[in-house]
This record gives sequence, C-alpha cells and structure tokens, in this order.
Amino acid sequence: MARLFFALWPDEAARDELSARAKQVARRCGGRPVPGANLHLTLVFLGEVDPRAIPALREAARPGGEASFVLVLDELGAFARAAVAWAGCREAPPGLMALQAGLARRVREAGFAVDARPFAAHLTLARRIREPLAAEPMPAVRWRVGSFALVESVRGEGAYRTLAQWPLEGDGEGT
Ligand code: 2AM
Repeated sequence: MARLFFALWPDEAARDELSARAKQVARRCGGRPVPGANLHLTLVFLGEVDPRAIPALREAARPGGEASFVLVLDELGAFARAAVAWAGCREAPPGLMALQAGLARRVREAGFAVDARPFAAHLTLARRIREPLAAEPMPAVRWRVGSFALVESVRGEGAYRTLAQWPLEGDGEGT
C-alpha cells in the first residue's frame, strides 16, 4: 500500500520564508520544525491506497480548468490535539477552495475514500509542539500556485515523493 495525498508545494522563496517561520514557531512552542523541502499544504488526504489504483487516481485528478491563484498565508495557529503549528489563510482564496472541492469530488466519484471533514487549509510548520498557540495574524508569505501534485509519503524516510503534477490554467502570468 502507498500513503498518498494531493498537495501544493511552495515555490523556493516561499519555502525559505516558511522554513524560517517553522524554526521560529518550533522554538516558541517546543516542537520540531518541518524541514523546508517537506513544507506543503494538503488538499486531499487519501491515506493507504493500493498502488494498482494509482493510474485511476491520476485520471480522476486531471484538473477541470481550475485557474492558478495567489495563496497568501497570513495566520499562525495550532491544532492542539494533533500538536502541530501551522500557517493558514485568514481568508481562503476562492481559487484554493474551487481547486480543493473539485479535486475531492472527482476523486470521490472515482471511488476513492476521501476525508469527509470540511477542508481546513493549513500548512504544517512544526510538529509535536508542547505549548498552546492561539491563532494570530502573521506577516504574509505568498506564492502563485501554478500546479498541484499527487505525493507519496515514504514511510521511515520522513520524505515525500511526487508521483504526478498538474498545471493550473493561466500559470506564468506572474504574481
Ligand atoms: P498535517 O500536516 O496536518 O499532519 C501527509 O501526511 C499530509 O497529509 C500532511 O500534510 C498531513 O497533515 C496530512 N494528513 C495526514 N493524515 C491526515 C488525515 N487523517 N486527514 C487529513 N490529512 C491528513
């Protein structure tokens, strides 16, 4: 079985900025910063999938004309139960919500089990935090989301492997 999810990966500048924020918040809350290369925002979490189903998953994921958009992460918060600190959006961009909802629907219609809980857009910055953190505004980190990816979480390595990537419409128009 393969542990799979769809996600957005920051561009280099946003990744470096978020990596610095991850170290700050980990220091502040007594947790472990997520390494820069692993920073991502999950769109749809699938969990364990039979690798033989990956072609069908790739087919289902093909975007239906969704547009690229600028993601602005301007909030810092935590999920107490999961003990993670995250960067989020005070106002989720319509482009993000449309991409997430469309992808979740197509994947569900293709017969894959998808988490039914409402989408809470967040990019995990630190794990195993020990101090509580109430949501607060954060100086914005932004990037133009021009693609999304199907990613495998490689057990034991703490690493992610991109299996496929799809462009969004209108990428390359700058920020
Ligand atoms: P997290 O960063 O908030 O832990 C790979 O594990 C990605 O999938 C991570 O972004 C993780 O979110 C997310 N993820 C893990 N388990 C999940 C679950 N049960 N439901 C939704 N997302 C999950």
